[in-house]
Amino acid sequence: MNEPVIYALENGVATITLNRPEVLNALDEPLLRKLTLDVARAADDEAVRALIVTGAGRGFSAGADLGASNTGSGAVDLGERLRTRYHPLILAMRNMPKPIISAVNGVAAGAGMSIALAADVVLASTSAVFLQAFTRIGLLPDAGSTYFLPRYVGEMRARALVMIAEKLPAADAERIGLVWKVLPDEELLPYAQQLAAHLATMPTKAYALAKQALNASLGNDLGEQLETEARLQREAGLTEDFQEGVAAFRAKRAPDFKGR
Ligand code: LHQ
Repeated sequence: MNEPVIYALENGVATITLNRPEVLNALDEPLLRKLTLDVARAADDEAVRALIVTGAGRGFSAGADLGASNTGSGAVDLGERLRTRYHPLILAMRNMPKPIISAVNGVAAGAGMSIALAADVVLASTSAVFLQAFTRIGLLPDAGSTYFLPRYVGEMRARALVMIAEKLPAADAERIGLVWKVLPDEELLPYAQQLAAHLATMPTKAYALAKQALNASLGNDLGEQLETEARLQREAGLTEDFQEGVAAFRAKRAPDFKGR
């Protein structure tokens, strides 16, 4: 049987590929379990300094698997399923102390879109579409979509995306700030790999601290956020990479960051 998620590591970059292409990488239990384990593996492995999440085949992910074997017929407690299967994954992505790039190669629907948006940098191919599919089947957005959307695109657009629930082409997603960059289909993965390879040579610890600061920013007032920056910058100032960054600047040479 094929693995529902493929994990590969090369030159400091881990690539996680959702691998149920026959159902557009719909999320069932085995896929979610392996995906969550693989994100933790990338977080824990010192050799990994950047992560790409992408999909096999023509989709990124069609969201929760709506097949009878996964979703059943009625008596499923979706709140419990979210708490046990989805929340650990979304939190692990947000708290991951390394940059995550989602390379959205096709449709990202429902919780599949939430996973794409949980990354630090969202790239999409020209043919990708984003779909808040939830209300189409009688649900509200979950797995972080109601958190990310208003923050990324503003409340008016978030509400329209949720309620109108139509496919949003990648170019429009880029225009409203859901996507960092759109690339021709065949260039998406090479570009993501190139960007990840670059991020993997940068001061990984500073990225981890920057992620903490950005995560905290969303719930802080200015005074609290300034204090958060000071607390985290104290840590950054004690890293080998900060010493190296300053030494390289003074010597007018390229820095050699170790991620520590
Ligand atoms: C699928 C799926 C799918 C299974 C395509 N499942 N097979 C919900 C419940 C539980 C807990 C937590 O949270 C959630 C949150 C959610 O994620 S709710 C949202 C769930 N997702 C959707 O409602 C999207 C359903 N899919 C679609 O609307 C379409 O498939 C999209 C727009 C994604 C793609 O359309 P097309 O490009 O036209 O492809 P297709 O519909 O022909 O799909 C290809 C195959 O994939 C097809 O199988 P088949 O055997 O006919 O070739 C689909 O049945 C299968 N598939 N999505 N979610």
